[in-house]
Amino acid sequence: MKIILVKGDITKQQVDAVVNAANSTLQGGGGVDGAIHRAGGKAIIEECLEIRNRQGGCPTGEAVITTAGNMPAVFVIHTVGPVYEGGHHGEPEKLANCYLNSLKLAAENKIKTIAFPNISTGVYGYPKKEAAQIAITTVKNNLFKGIEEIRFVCFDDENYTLYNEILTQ
Ligand code: AR6
Repeated sequence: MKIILVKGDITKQQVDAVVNAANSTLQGGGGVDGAIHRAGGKAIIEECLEIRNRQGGCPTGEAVITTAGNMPAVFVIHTVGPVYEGGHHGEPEKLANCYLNSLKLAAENKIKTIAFPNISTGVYGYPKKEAAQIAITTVKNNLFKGIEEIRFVCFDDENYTLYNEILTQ
């Protein structure tokens, strides 16, 4: 399994699955969620609505899977990061669960290559350095059979620099 770091737009990644930093309603939103729904088209929201009707949304730390619609990827794994409320409300465990449950779902769906955004580090306000450490540690500690490449896609310079520092330590 190799870990790759890139700076760029997750909607453009040629991977089996891109992960979305969604919210528990699965109805779309701003940030990376908005970009994924715009790039993938309405097939994604249709499948999200089916999931909502079946299970009533997606709790924090869990993950669900849909088509990637018009994007180069095949699947979107939607996971819901925690809103940062000071760090003593289970945020580290919940953020780790986002990465873990996304990887589990990827392995179950025979996904070989997966791209992650920097979950919770935008609107949800998670401190970027702590979030990067959790993301990298969780991925390294959870090697699933069949997953060949994990790509961290950083959109902003600050995240890219942090990931680069941690991954080259
Ligand atoms: N590709 C990769 N990363 C991106 C892109 C992109 N196209 N656009 C933004 N980012 P955020 P959150 C980065 O706010 O904090 C939504 O409204 C961005 O630089 O998208 O988990 C949802 O519906 C940041 O580092 O997600 C939820 O309500 C990272 O993506 C809420 O925001 C995450 O920022 C989730 O908040």
